[in-house]
Amino acid sequence: MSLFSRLAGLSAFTMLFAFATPASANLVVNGGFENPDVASGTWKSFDSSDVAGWDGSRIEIWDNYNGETAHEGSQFAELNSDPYTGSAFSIYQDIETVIGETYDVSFAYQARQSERESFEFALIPDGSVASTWLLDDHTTSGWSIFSGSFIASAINTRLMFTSVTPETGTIGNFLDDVKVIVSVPEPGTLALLGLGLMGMGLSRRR
Ligand SMILES: [Ca+2]
Ligand SMILES: [Ca+2]
Repeated sequence: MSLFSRLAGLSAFTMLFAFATPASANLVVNGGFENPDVASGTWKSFDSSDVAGWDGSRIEIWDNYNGETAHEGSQFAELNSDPYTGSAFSIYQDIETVIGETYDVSFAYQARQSERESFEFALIPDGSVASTWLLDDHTTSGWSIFSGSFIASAINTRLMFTSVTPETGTIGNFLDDVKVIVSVPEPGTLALLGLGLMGMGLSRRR
């Protein structure tokens, strides 16, 4: 293989990779709460500065503790809710977004102890709440999946989970596998692959 054709092959690979990555890359850092590592069968409470990507109050990370298994990987977060204190806890992360771009958002959630447990999920572009969903339909017996789409209206969008009824004796909700990806419909994906192949043809002609 000549040096020329090696370079042409490398160029084609680079272009395909560059086009393929944005469609599947998760914009949420540490969306599965696998960092920091907690020993299997235990849990630990962290300040937000110790949890990659996330901010919030007293973020608990569990690793297959107390018979609860993760939806993704081996760890998940507990969104705390202290009974009877009136204290609501939040876990949140700001992601960079492009105004007008459509994003798909999803996460796994599970009530810790009772079906009364609930929390709110909010999308907050540039500091003002745009959309909220109350997730009070779930059970303790397994993970449920929330999924939806949004069009960004700011260059950053906060994803925020907040416990909402601490005064009624709830103790927490589990979260895992939080994802935000650029929404790309199937025909768009094929078009991008076509562009990559066009790039390969061009580099061979040079
Ligand atoms: Ca996980
Ligand atoms: Ca672990």
